[in-house]
Amino acid sequence: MTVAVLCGGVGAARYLRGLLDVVEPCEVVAIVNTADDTVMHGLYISPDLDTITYTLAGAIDPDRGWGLCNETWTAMAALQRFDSVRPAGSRSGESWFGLGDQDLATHFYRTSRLAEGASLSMVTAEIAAAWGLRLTMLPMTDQRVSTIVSVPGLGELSFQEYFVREHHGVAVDGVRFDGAAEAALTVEASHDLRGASAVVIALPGFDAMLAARRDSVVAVSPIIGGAALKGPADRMLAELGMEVSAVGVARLYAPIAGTLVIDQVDAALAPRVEALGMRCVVVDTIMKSPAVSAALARTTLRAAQGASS
Ligand code: FO1
Repeated sequence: MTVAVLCGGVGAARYLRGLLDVVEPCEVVAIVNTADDTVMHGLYISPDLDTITYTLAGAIDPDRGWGLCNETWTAMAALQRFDSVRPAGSRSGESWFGLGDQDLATHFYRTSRLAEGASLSMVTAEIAAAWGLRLTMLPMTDQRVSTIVSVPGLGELSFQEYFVREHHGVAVDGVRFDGAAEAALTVEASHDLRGASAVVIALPGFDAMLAARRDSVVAVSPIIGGAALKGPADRMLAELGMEVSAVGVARLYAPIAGTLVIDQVDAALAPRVEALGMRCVVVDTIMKSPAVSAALARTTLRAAQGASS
């Protein structure tokens, strides 16, 4: 059995931690979002790959949900020396994106391996191995795809400018994925997706391949009780004119996933999800402990396998 998980950041990392309690690591392939990737100080930063790596290695800072625990910030603090001399319009040495001293080592390694000609998937496998991880971890693509957010008054921002620099506190009137049309799934990702016995989604995309095997594709709603647990997904859905509920999520996923797992607080919405042609499973989806993550992983596997048996 191979379970392919299409995943993003904090929630997906917690889900994977639970999945690895119930499935052998060699059977798990995490295909990770890279559309939030950014370049800062010339360093290639892949936040979702970092968050998943550090979480599974037990090294994530639990309060922030990103970066390493027991981190120090000497390099970032030293950048402030240049604030007084940076010419207008220059972005050099800006410190709004926090890179901890130990975390910098990951970005140094990834950036210099890419400069040597390695692909992002090769480097990702190396970083995962260096952290002792035994699952297969792949970026969704080796090409560059960038989430671009359009904000009235500010124009187009990169995802990290919107999320971190603007604290996702500004209204959005459009989102596009630069490079997505030209990007190819990594060869391994496409092989693992076709061969997997179950696919669990934490990321939209890959539509045709998923639609072709929709029955064994299970999505977990990131919207619970009309809100996102973390981040701006709820506000972004509203600002883009979509219903902010598990039903709104079901409308997005119905073409590519046969099952939607929703939280128990949304139990009353199950008939509306099913009316959109999805099976609906109602459980506790708030992964506040490893036990809840493992139970959610079992639920998603049962849903995927039940559908294909
Ligand atoms: N998130 C923040 O809110 N502030 C930061 O300064 C920040 C730095 C950062 C550095 C490396 C990294 O891998 C992730 C980092 N994140 C930071 C988290 C990340 O940018 C977001 O949580 C995700 O992009 C949203 O999925």
